[in-house]
Amino acid sequence: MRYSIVILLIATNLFSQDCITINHVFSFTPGEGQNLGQGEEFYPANIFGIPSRIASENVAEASESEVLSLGFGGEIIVGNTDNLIIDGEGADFTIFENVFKNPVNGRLFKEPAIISVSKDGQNYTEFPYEFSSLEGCAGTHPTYGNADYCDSEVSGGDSFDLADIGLDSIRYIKIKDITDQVNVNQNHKYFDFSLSGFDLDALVIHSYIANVMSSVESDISEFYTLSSSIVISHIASNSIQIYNINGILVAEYSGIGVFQFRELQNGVYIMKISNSKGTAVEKIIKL
Ligand SMILES: [Ca+2]
Ligand SMILES: [Ca+2]
Repeated sequence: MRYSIVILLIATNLFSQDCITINHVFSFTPGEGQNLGQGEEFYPANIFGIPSRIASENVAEASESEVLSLGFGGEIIVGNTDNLIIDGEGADFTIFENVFKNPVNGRLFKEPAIISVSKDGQNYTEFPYEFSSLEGCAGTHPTYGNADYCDSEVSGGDSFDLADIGLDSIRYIKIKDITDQVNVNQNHKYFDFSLSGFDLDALVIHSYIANVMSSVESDISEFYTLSSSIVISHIASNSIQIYNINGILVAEYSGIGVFQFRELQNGVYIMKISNSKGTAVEKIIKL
């Protein structure tokens, strides 16, 4: 008798409610020049909380207790160690910088950074951006501190959607200042003599699930090919663990062969597959 089960990979924000902020810095490499907020009395608390409540397009938050300057060419890699950042509906995270409108010329004062993300901390995928317009960069829209910071439609800041780069989940977000490139180009639309580099205020995560694994993920192609629907009939694997959406282990399989999930109720789960080559995690739905 032959069994198989169809598993659909899903991309919704069934899991997330409200929002969370980052709670961990994986690495920080300050750039040249401005070093506001880098002292240990301020950092990293100044980037872990919610975005500034006083910021607006007319008010740039510049207190060291609220923002961290990356400096020209600086780079920081952050995340939330208790939660996996996933591709939910719409924007998945929003980055807040202290963008404001220059009262002299009415132009937004932009200190841009490029954003890339990673599942494993080794391989990063960059969000596309356009240097001339700075579209796609962080550090280009003001924060509206009197609005709901969980609602990317009204919060201001720069929002990013994992669906745009085809990733279903990530753990690492890299913010790399490129203000130095604008600063050496007086013809750039956003050139300004007083540019000093990206200032990170906060990073809000909209789509996430409880962290169900501690080991580092490897390339999921080691196990099977992703598509909109897959049939698992043969997996050479040492173990498959199924967690419910609260992170509780509900089933476990091991060995090599055809895996059935008949005893599971229909619904949404997290599947963790491990073998000697590593571990992969996917959201699944049993139908
Ligand atoms: Ca998304
Ligand atoms: Ca802050």
